[in-house]
Amino acid sequence: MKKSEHASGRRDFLKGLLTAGAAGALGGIPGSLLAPRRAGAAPFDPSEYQVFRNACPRNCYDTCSIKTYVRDGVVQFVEGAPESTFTKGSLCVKGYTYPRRIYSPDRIKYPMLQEGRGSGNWKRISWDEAMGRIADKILDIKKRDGNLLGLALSKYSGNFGITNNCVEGMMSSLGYTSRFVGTPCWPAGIDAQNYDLGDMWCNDPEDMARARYIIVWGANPAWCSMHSMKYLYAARERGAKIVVIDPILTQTAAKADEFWQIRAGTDGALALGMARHLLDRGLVDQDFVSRCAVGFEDFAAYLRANVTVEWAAERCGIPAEAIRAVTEEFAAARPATVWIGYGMQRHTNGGSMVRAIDAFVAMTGNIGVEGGGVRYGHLRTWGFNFHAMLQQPPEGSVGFTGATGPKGEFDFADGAKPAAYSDRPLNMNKTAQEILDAKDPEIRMLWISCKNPFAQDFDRNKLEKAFKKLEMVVSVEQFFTETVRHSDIVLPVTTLFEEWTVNVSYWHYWLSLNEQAVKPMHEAKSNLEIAALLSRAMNAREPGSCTFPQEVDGKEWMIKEFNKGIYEQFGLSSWEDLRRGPAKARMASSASWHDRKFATPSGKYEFSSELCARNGFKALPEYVEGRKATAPFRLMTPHVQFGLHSQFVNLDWMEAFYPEPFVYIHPRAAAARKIEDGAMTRVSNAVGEVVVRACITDTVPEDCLVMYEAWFRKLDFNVQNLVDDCAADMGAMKTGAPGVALHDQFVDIAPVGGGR
Ligand SMILES: Nc1nc2c(c(=O)[nH]1)N[C@H]1C(S)=C(S)[C@@H](COP(=O)(O)OP(=O)(O)OC[C@H]3O[C@@H](n4cnc5c(=O)[nH]c(N)nc54)[C@H](O)[C@@H]3O)O[C@H]1N2
Ligand SMILES: Nc1nc2c(c(=O)[nH]1)N[C@H]1C(S)=C(S)[C@@H](COP(=O)(O)OP(=O)(O)OC[C@H]3O[C@@H](n4cnc5c(=O)[nH]c(N)nc54)[C@H](O)[C@@H]3O)O[C@H]1N2
Ligand SMILES: [Mo]
Repeated sequence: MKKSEHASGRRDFLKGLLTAGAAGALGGIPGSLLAPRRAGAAPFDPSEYQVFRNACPRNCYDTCSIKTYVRDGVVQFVEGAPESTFTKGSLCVKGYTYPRRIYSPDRIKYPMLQEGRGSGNWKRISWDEAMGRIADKILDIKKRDGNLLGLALSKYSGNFGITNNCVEGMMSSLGYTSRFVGTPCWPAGIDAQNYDLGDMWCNDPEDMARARYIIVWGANPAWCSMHSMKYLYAARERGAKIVVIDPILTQTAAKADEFWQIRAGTDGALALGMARHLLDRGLVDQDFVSRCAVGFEDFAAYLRANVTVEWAAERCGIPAEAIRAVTEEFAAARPATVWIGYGMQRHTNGGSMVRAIDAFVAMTGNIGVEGGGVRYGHLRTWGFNFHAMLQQPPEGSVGFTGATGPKGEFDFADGAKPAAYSDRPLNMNKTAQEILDAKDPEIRMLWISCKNPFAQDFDRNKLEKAFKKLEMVVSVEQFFTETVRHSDIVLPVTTLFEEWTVNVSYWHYWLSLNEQAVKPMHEAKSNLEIAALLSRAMNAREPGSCTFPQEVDGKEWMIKEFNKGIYEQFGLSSWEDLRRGPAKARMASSASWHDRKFATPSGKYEFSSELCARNGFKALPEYVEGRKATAPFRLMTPHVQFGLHSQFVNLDWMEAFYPEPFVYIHPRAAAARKIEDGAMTRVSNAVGEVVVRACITDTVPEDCLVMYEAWFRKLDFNVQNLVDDCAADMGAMKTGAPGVALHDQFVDIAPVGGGR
């Protein structure tokens, strides 16, 4: 986009805010709401509002508890719930834009049909027509293939509200289908922690305030978990030192006492070097490694034979002296903790790097300690019924057996009884390739919900090809994303303020109710209502073809997710207690593994894991080299401050903060390529290319380019034109597919002329 266009976009936005035209744009909000407050106007009077409890359902550490203020049936403003000590009354800037999301003129308002996928030739259709067309297609697929494996679901983290698992339930209620499994997010680290500890289970983040030493290792909480920052600051006020290890001088790094600009993908070497130094200096917690762990002697022998601090320094680019000093400080401070970020494990050797860091911290005895620990994530508060998700396929459904033949005919030569059918798993991190490769039957139809594959999946050009193979694509969305552009039918879905659900976090230990605060705008329906509508259409055409209830009540379905375990864990007598505010899990200790009984096969911390070896890796957390460079620069595409993946940045309110993306490049690299600050550049590799303005900064390493992922409504910017689908090492054990090495990408850059 040219600069002038950008400026005029901004003008439109300001004009929209200031003129009566905005009332129309805001979808019929009473004009009085838009009137500026007059001087001398009555002070804020809470009794004028109805207050609702909501929760931010985005895939974010913070999963904020929200208080929503409604008047005249309209959300007036939102604030962070003060009852949660984690949210503590404040939202991030993204969260404060929620009222605009509900009333954005850009929302998808009705079911729509695109005549000619990608043509832009959209026409409004009724819900009946939309569901009729979809049901006809599903029945057609079943007739042709004898099963529904040609229907695939692409869903991930657009909305983590528990009842939104009804989308999976809807698919199950049709029969056995194809499912994209795994996660692009954190799987390598999950498996790594499972090998070492038996589960992924982190301390309460609030107890970080008690740490005496904190290493933030490959995470950027200043942007990605801003509510956690207060615990880092509190710890520092009590004398803790904070070290950040990241290839980029992030805003988190800028707040640290010490920053190590590590060579990406070499954290394993660094952690092993630190472990070796603990051995050399006699700083190992002997009690922990002998009583609470197995395999330590083997690991120590590996370190002595293969690792020195100098060896580590050479690989990771951190001076040996600094490695020694921080290792000694970390071992001397107690409690000391490492926050292992998700960005760090998105590498071909990501899981092995997490294991090496776990091992270093274990050697210092900081696991199972309040204020200590290797913090990665947890799912300890997710014990819902998953009633919405667990639906039964219709009687007689034919599915996947692991050896599917065409048309659902299976060859059981030995006359054995067929195994129970299942859904066909496809690797979410290779969405494009899986669609291209699927056979017997091919993927004919894709249902997309809470997922934006064109923005978030890898190798965009390949995805374009893959979508051409699909006979029908249905997107359930709020905005006209690039994925919607690649769809035939789009169904408008509610925002969190227009539906009932319940939310928990994979980081903190709070539980929040999400009440319906306002009626759905336009013709939007919740995922739950959409499932019921589809069931109606299916059963009208072929009775018994879909088991999903045809009438649903969102509130009732929310209530069905609660059980005794949840009530006990959170000290609730009823879900209605949550109307007074979010609740925190009652915990024996803020420390995970506080009894030092680990969930591994041995029941101990496993420096040496047989399970890991059986799964094709080393038993010990040995050094594994990263992906070989194939072009002059490494490209990293981490998470953006003003958006959450493909969400938020598209809102006009956000454009004011983040109007345009950049490729960030080091001054020396820019000089070598004759790139001036603000010049347009072409960044390219074998996957594709992106044309984007350069920002020269010494916050990035000389051999590295950075582009933050984000979706802009008016810009043709997509980092996935440069990111391939190369797998990370681990993740298949717990999530069904390995992670993705999205930070192991290599590119070149050249100016294209036309600077500022
Ligand atoms: N290059 C690169 N790629 C990455 C990453 C990276 O760092 N770099 N990060 C990866 C990571 S960590 C993750 S978690 C994934 C995230 O990938 P996704 O889960 O696909 O990401 P989102 O953009 O959060 O959400 C997807 C869509 O859900 C829609 N949505 C929101 N609410 C609802 C709802 O209530 N119902 C329905 N039906 N839809 C809704 C949003 O409008 C949005 O278009 O991306 C991965 N991809
Ligand atoms: N504002 C905002 N908040 C978010 C999100 C968002 O998109 N925007 N996304 C949410 C989601 S789904 C997730 S998964 C989390 C992600 O939370 P984080 O894990 O904190 O986020 P990332 O930006 O993916 O990666 C963090 C850092 O890892 C660094 N990194 C990459 N490779 C390496 C390496 O080899 N070694 C080291 N030491 N560091 C490395 C990157 O430079 C980056 O600064 O945040 C959540 N919160
Ligand atoms: Mo993520």
